[in-house]
Amino acid sequence: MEREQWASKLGFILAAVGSAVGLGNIWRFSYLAGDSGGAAFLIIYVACILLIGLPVLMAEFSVGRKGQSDAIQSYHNSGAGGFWSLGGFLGVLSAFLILSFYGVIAGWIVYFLYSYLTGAAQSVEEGGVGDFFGGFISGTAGPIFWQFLFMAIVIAIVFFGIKKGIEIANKIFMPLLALILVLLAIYSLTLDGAGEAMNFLFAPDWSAFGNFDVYAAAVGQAFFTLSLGMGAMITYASYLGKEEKLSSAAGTIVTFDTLFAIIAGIVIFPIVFTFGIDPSAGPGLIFVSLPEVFNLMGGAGTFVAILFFFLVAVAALTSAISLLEVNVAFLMRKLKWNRKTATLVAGIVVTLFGVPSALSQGGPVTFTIFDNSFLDAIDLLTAEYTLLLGGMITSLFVGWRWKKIDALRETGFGESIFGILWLWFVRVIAPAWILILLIINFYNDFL
Ligand code: TYR
Repeated sequence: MEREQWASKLGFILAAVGSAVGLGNIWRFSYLAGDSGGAAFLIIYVACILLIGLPVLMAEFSVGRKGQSDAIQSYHNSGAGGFWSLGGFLGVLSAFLILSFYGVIAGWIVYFLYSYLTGAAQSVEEGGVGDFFGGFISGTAGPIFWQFLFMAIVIAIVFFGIKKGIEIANKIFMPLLALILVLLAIYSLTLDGAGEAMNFLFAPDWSAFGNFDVYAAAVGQAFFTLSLGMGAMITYASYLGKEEKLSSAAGTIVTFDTLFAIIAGIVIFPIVFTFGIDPSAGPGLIFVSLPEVFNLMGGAGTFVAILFFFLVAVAALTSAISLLEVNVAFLMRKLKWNRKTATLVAGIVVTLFGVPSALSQGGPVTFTIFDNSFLDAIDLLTAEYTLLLGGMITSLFVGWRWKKIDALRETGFGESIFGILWLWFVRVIAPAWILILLIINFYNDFL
């Protein structure tokens, strides 16, 4: 059977942006920035995106396009065996783990969408959103119901292979989400807390640069938000024709993804400071802050809230689809299952594995793993370890295992100065940084 290909380079870029832009940019970026000191985190995060994320993204694109198959087989096809295939396996593992809790957070988004549709959320009195949200996530049936609902939609889309739907989501809803974020950012900047928020977000507290936790959080976020280290970008690039240039595509994706995050920060932090919310409130940050402001806007607020939560849910959907697809593509090839069986099995197993995460935010699952709730533990296991390791292996593989000339040809840089620079980034700089961070993370977490 002939493998499918993207109809155009734009189609590929849109799909890759769709995978990259998701809860990571809005939910995860804000809570980490809030928790890790704002501006220092932002600066280190942008540095990680440019110095590690971009070169690794190009390396993943090269492996996928050369390999023309799913994440693991692409490694094989482009010359890997033995140790190197660990990169592919880690990718599948990470995608599985991430999707398990991604569905939970996306469920929270859908719950807010529903609560604005029924009128429950807008009748919460000022300052009461924290309790409203806390009551919801500490329940049992509630968080599971919304997680299941979201995952059912993801599974249905991958099951029926509704490519068209995804294309429309990326073409229409992504730009709409960008638009509404920009409008909300302008609104947020008129709030009383805006000045304090801008200081928090853009004027660094230099002492934070000596805090290794901030580096660990920033590099993990760089991988998470660019969908790196888990085969999604490899898989997407494998549907790309040989003649397309990879470098401009990678640049576009990185630019859009980073802009989404920064604008989300400009929306959220003025609200946080205006309403006296603790910026280090953790994973609930956007849920306890945004509705406060929607509720202040009166009737228009309901409309904006519904639009906002709907669009974020769609962004989460396009990301979740790519996560499930990594697992499905793997099962289809490895166990020779057809798409429908592979989707149902992978989808159901990953959803069930997410249940303890759903119940760990004040609900019945109270045990902790190294002081983290189940949800946080899975999040940290991937962002601090498996994604980084996967990215490091890809980077070393392309840098050292491939012939230099092949690597340079695949990226389209050729022997230009950018090519040589990129090569040394994937050979030495990115892997060395990742190794240092892995050691720091290990030290922090276990010693
Ligand atoms: N990048 C997505 C986000 O920021 C999350 C994601 C991660 C999606 C890995 C896909 C993927 O393969 O929300």
